[in-house]
Amino acid sequence: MKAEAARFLNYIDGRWSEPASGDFHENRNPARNSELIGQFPLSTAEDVERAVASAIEGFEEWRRVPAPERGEALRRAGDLMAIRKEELARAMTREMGKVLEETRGDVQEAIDTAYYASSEGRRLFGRTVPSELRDKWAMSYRRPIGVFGIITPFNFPVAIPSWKILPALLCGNAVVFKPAAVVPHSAHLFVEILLEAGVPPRCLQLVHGAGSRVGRAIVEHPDVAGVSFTGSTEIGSVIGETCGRMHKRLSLEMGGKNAQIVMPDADMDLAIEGVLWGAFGTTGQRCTATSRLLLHQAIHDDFVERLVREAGALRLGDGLKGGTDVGPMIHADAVQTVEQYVDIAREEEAEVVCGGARPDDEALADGHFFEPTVLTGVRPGTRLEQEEVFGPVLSVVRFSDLDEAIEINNDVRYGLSSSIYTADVSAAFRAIERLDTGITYVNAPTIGAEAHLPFGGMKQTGNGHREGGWEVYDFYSETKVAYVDYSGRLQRAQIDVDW
Ligand code: UN1
Repeated sequence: MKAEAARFLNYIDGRWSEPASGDFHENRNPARNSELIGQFPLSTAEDVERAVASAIEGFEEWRRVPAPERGEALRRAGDLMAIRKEELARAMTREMGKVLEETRGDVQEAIDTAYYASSEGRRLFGRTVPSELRDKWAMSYRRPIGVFGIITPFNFPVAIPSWKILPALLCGNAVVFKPAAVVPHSAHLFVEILLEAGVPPRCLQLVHGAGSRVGRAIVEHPDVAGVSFTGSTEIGSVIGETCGRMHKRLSLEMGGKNAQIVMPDADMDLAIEGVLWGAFGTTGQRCTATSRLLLHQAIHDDFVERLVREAGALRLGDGLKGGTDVGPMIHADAVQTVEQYVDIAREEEAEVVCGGARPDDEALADGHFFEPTVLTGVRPGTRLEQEEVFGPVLSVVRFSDLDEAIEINNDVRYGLSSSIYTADVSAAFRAIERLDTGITYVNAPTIGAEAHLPFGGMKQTGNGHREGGWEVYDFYSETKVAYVDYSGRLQRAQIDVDW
């Protein structure tokens, strides 16, 4: 018997509409593959074309709305998300697997972002500075840019779109939103809330489908002024080439190979708790996930012994069920990738001391589960130590002093987050100063960024922009400078000066 599944649509030109292709794909619960969530549009460049054309009109209207008024719509969106928090969290867990406690956090991050954005409507500061000439004012202000393409990943189905869409709207831009094809239901609910909150229809367009079709069409569209993308470094490079060629503004948030460093003077209970959360929260599918654990040789063996015991006791299961610590991975391909990495680890002579396989449990056979995995004896420079795995796999590396730990941390192509557990304040500050990552946590895991601080990474994690906090508003707006000369005569800068 075939289950009847709800059919969802794109939101283009102020209407919920069928994709031009007429094609849909099925989206399923990763914890129970037999459970259908719904059918979602497989859109094409034709849909993107309509969405962009409508967004241009939406932009012309929205840019004239005063920023505090735009902020009011976002405040209402925050209120609505707070009211519907549980419903949104459940929908997300059902769609992408992470446990309910985490999806509640995901919604909370979007609420925080909405309230921050709404208050930014009363700031969006420019500057007024002295002119070098008499009877003349000089000032700068922030101006909206146009239509932004927003392309988001599956792991934070509401929070990451909120980091991008809400500041973009607050600054007065219009948005064409392409969520990851595996989390379309969460995106649908998020867009529904923004519309209900009062974001004008044509300012926000939702186009579902594959990155290779919809994402590409958005990035390549000449009327899309800027793009914000979170995803793999490989796709980010392709987007970067296009945006470079077309002179588009671009914010990239990509891979990570984040490390937690544990010094011998650390609070070991805290460090164990931290690494379990950092490595296996969201089933390791975070850009900020703890992928490497750098242990000082003096505590290495004891720490590993405890870690293995505790990681082995984590309960895998459906994230909607109480008592589950770790949910499924997003899809079968992701499980296969992780399996391949475990094989590579063995070839590289690392030892699998915990997990390393799909669970041998009939009750989980219908989902995309993989056991929390710990590898020891991982050597600097090997693939497991260098490459982003994006799954529940933790590589343990041994070091002998802080300088060596910092060197190991920095010797990867990514630079998103890092963490150090120590009781020594000098070691902590030395680490903050020298770890080449956009975020360093002291006595806390590599995950857990707060919405009101800049978020992003160095090196090949990004392209220099930050999301979150105050900095993101610079990305979604452009500086314009105005000089007002009320002297009544021609005054030439640099020439008619008195010195
Ligand atoms: C991500 O790692 O993919 O810092 C985003 C955190 C979250 C966001 C993470 N607030 O853990």
